[in-house]
Amino acid sequence: MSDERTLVLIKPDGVARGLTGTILSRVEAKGYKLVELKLVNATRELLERHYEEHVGKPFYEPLVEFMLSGPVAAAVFEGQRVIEGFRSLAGTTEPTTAAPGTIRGDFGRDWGLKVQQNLVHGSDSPESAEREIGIWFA
Ligand code: D4T
Repeated sequence: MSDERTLVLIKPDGVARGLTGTILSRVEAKGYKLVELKLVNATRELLERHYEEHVGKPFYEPLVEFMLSGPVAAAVFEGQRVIEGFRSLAGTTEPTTAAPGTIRGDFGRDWGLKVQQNLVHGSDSPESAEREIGIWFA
């Protein structure tokens, strides 16, 4: 039994739209184990650490402002290949073209803003997962 873990964030748009339960339920229904869960009002310092790879990109400041705009549901899920599995459930970054059946494909759209509001975040590698879990669940 693998203990691979991933950080899942339900971003402020997902929480504000009342999709927290629906999204968590999809991940649980896939079979992954929920091992941590909390609602967080992120700080700029926390987000600067989380999104350090994006510092300087045109969408960086709008992204931070968006992530500060309301509570985020932070969760850790566990299971064999959960990192890849969650990213498959989430769909591609751009909600307009994310495949139907994925979280972003089913619930997301482009709102014409400076940053994509795409409902969820999932870690993209075991190293990122450990780093990000350390930031959100210190
Ligand atoms: P996250 O990191 O939130 O799970 O999403 P992705 O892995 O799909 O996307 P990312 O890290 O490349 O980008 C982080 C965050 O910025 C928004 N974004 C990204 C955007 O508005 N415009 C862009 O061109 C990119 C690349 C969406 C997610």
